Amino acid sequence: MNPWDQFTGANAGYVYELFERYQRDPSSVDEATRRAFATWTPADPAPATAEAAALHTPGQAAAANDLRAGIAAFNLAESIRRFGHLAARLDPLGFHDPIGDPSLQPQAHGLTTETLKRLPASIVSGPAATGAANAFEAIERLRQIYCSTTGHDYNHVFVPDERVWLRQAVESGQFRPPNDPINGRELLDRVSEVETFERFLHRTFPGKTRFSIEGLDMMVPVLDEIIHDAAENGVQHVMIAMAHRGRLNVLAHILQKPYKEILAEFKDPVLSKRLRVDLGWMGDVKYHAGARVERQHDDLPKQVIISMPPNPSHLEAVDPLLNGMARAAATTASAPGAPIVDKGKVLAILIHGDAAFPGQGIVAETLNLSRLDGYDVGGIIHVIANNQLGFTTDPEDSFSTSYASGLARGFKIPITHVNADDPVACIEAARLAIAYRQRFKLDYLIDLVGYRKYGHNEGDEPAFTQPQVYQIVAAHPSVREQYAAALVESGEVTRDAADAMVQSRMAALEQVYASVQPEQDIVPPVPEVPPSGAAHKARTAVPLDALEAINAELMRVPEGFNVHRKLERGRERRKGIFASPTDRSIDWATAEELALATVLADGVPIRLTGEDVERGTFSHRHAVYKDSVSGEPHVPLQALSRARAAFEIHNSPLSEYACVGFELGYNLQEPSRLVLWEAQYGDFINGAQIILDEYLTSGRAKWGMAPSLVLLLPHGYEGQGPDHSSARLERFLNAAADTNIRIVNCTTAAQYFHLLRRQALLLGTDPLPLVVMTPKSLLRHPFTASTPAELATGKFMRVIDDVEAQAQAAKVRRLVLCSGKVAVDLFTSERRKDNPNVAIVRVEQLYPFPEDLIRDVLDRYPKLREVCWVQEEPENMGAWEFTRPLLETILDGRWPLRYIGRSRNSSPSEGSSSWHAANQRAIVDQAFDAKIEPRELDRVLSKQV
Ligand SMILES: Cc1ncc(C[n+]2csc(CCOP(=O)(O)OP(=O)(O)O)c2C)c(N)n1
Repeated sequence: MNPWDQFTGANAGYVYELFERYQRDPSSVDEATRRAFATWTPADPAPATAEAAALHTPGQAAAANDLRAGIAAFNLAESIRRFGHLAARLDPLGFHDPIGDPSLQPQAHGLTTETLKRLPASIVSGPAATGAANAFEAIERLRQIYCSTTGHDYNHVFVPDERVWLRQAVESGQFRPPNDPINGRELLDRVSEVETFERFLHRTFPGKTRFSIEGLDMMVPVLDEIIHDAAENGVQHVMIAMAHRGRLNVLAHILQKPYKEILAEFKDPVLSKRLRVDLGWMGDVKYHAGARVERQHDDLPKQVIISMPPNPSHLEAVDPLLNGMARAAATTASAPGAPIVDKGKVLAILIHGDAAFPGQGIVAETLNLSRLDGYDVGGIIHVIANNQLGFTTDPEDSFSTSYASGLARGFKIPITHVNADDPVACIEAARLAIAYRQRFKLDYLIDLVGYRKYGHNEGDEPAFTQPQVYQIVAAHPSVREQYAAALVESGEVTRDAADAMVQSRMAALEQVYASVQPEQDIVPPVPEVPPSGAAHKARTAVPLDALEAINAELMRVPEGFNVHRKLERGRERRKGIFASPTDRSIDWATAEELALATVLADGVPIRLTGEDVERGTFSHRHAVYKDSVSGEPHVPLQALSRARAAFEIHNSPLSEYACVGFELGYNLQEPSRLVLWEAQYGDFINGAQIILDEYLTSGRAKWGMAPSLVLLLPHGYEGQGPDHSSARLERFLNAAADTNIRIVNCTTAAQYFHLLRRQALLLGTDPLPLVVMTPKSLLRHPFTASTPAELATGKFMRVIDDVEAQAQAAKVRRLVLCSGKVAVDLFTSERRKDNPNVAIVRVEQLYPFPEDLIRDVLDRYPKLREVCWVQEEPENMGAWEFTRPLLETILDGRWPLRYIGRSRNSSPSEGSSSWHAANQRAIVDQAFDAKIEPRELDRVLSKQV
């Protein structure tokens, strides 16, 4: 018996290496191993010792050579497993040759075919070795598995369990025929359906943009397979997001959007009479539309919901959104405590472009969410719709990784590259992906490598930029044609049957088209009726005794819990805040916590995320206490006996784009939950600008979305420089139109309390996104603190008049209108008491602009001479340019309107705190005294307009 016959695979390799070492130097292995090797044939130790001479007998030398060959064969097998994908024929056009790798050849390991044939198959190990006559045969089988039309790229997966599972699944062929049969006729029928739809559109609407799927037709059967297996495994909701490429085909065939509707959209009738443009409705192009279907097909074992959210042009922006939607759908939040996430319930599928996947940073940000506790959805299946082109750009100009999918390797996501012209390989890839996802609840990536039959859109000439590729494309048979030929050859279908699959579909499409009545067949989404005024009626006050009891409970910690020493003083103070209903004892963070607690008591679940939100950027929140000895967390809002819904809070990863996108998706999917995202500083929100522009503010007008996400954006000029001052209020105001958003810059804890409660109360009736400019240093400022009575009575005030000035209204000559922190600077200024002629009125809600209330205020000051808008932001920022025309209309020439604030600038603020202080002083001075002229150095502007 060969001594190595008892070892296989990695073990064999290891033992052979050890034996080789032993032969060179017996003392290099331990005593026990030495003794074991001594019993082998050849039995004598290596030549370096006295016993070594024995090796020079011919039989012993041959054995040593075989050992070396065994190691080499083992290494060859491992190379194929690791690098075989480099030799796989992935490009259906054959334009890009596989780059291959020397280590895939026997010669690179000093092997010949003859040597391999002499070695036992067990050296290769695994299913490929089973039944193989020798190592050569086993290696050839491996080559077939790893270097054909599928490239299995999973050796970057670090967890042995997962890697072993993948290797076994791939090498055993358990997901491909004959082990797992494919109904060839059905599959051919499906690709015929996919292709015929595109051919019909191409013929009927020549040159019209549709972003044809052709070249990647297998995407639809791949989705079929994934959805089928997911449903079989108990998934109840499949969510798919994708860009333009192939979207109409997927909408028609996976989401079952009626052909009639799509064809009607191609006719593009003027629908203005039926569209509610009066509600701000604008609509969007057809390849951005979303859909939802509940399917209970013969081919599906159970009822499954399949949905696809609308998608903007901005590639990959939808990724985090879908992720958030999946999380919301998987989460049950109806019971107090932490919510429960059932990762088996929902499956998210993201279809990416091969240029967009490596190019858009949002992809990396989204992948980074995949294993985080607050974001995990039990694995997303990614499909790269890889047509080997990005518009006109070649892969070598698109990414620095070896494959378009390279980024996924860093996240330990297994990757299957598959040639989209091999239907069986594609189906195997789909089965593998969903099986792995179900088994490990982790992401999987299918890199579906095809081509693009036409230009980027159908009016584009691709031969301008890829002349050689398009010569090949012109002569290249479609996957349907190739597969039909293969099935005819194997006798599985007849030529006539294959042709009939196309003809019958074409005839059906023609019939549908003949009956299309564009005006009737397009179903315009019915936009939400604009808010009903419920906001003004919301009853947000909470009785004192309830608040007091909640506060006491929030201050309780579990038996034996060690609160950090430095937090104790604040907690002690907090325990006494209800001592007097008229003490200004409630600061911002307390108001927030009480508001959230009462919202939970009302039965509304809450999710709060953002960078460092658990403690709070400014160390003010402490929504999660950590035991100062054990580090164990305690979340008071999850331990509240009055709560009737779950509370979820997570420190987010350092991302704005993906995190805001995720929260928006979560919010859209479960609009009855209060979802809040807090920026570290408001400035950073522009990292998420695409989500704001494309979804948050315009989603209603384009797609009838009704988001109600809350953005908490620390904002205010405190001398911290250009990047910790401004949340760019002006950008939100600029995007405000019709009824798409509420924008607030409030100044007291009680206002914030009522605002949050109002938002929660309006979720069912009047949902709108809420953008709040929140304080930083003012979090602890006495001016912003409120009394318990203010929480127990009243409501959110859109405008706060100047109570003191009101008492002497006849003295007031100047009305200062302002919003947010600058109001505090004005009220707390030394100059305030000497200037009873100036009334300071706070515009707490900027959008919808409280025109009615400002008119009321003006009426209350009979001797008014002028109105000033005062702000701390430069003139081209903040609220001024938004409020100016509105105020001019309100004032109607009766009073002059004056602007006081920093002059126009490209930077939000000064870079030095003393310069800031000088300017801030000048603003306050000018607000109280019109005679003070602007100082050149300070760049503060006061002007009459
Ligand atoms: C963020 C963003 N930048 C630029 C574009 C313009 N654009 C539209 S499609 C496209 C090429 C996309 O290539 P790929 O991701 O490979 O998808 P394909 O169109 O080839 O399917 C580009 C650059 C866009 N839509 N989104």
